[in-house]
Amino acid sequence: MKKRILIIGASGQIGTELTARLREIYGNHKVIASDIVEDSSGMLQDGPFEILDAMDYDAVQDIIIRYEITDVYLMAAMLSATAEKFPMKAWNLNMNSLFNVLNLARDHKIDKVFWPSSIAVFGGTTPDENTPQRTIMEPSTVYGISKLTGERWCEYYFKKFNVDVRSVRYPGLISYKTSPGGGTTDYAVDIYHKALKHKKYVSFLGPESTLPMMYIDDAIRATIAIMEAPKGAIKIRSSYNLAAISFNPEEITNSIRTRIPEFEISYEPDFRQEIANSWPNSINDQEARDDWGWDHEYSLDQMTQLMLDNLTGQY
Ligand code: AKB
Repeated sequence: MKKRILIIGASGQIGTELTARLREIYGNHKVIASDIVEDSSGMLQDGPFEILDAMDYDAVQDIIIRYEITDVYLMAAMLSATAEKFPMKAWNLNMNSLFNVLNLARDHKIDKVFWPSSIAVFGGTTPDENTPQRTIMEPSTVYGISKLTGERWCEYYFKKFNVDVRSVRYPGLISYKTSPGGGTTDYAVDIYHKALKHKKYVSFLGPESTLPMMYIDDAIRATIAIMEAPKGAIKIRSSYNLAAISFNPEEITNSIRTRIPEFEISYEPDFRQEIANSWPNSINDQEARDDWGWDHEYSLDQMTQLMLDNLTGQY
């Protein structure tokens, strides 16, 4: 099978690890990494890399034709906290990049698209616990509005033009290899670094802000699994709820303390608290489990072990 993959936004938190994993599966030269900035991690050096502005339709098309791309993973986006500071920039990036890729798929330049949505599509009026796939969705952030709008467009392009677009609503993602950029769930990565470096952390979310989260390996596995699933198995063409673990700053602190008993946390909530308050505590992802066999692997404590074991060398 002639499969060639383009990752747009490959230098970001998910893109970097996704590129590495897809290259392991398909071979380095079948997976083209691209981003608006150079790779600073050194993790994208094993295969082709292109500087690419996801909002530049001609440039995206050019790379798709040049490399005979079949599948696109569009990982470029402005996340929740940064998007509140630059609303129009976030809207333009998050929407225009999606339209570029959907239109290229509609015009048969590519076969398949992965586009990430987020738990940010939910809002303050959504049921907080075990949030169902279909429920009240009144997002109050620029990022959430852009993701919910994107979901409606994905489903529209599938129904109208038979575009094979697949999507999951990522929770907060935690990785030791790459850092998140500008999200509300970023504290859950930073806390491990600070625990090792300073033995204390000042949290921008309060102790009881429970949010849905996931270890990055689970997220990468889910992303590739939904893309590999037979077309008929994908029954939701907006975006699937996806869940693994849920915890708050107090619970992650307790998990870290099993390894670093002297670790201390204090709380100075900022504007991100309001964003966190509007998101669910936990997510029901039964449909992803039923339709394409999703199952998460990592618990909070397993993730803590991995994070601390792998970050220790840095400090
Ligand atoms: C964010 O916090 O903005 C992201 C997300 C949950 O989509 N991590």
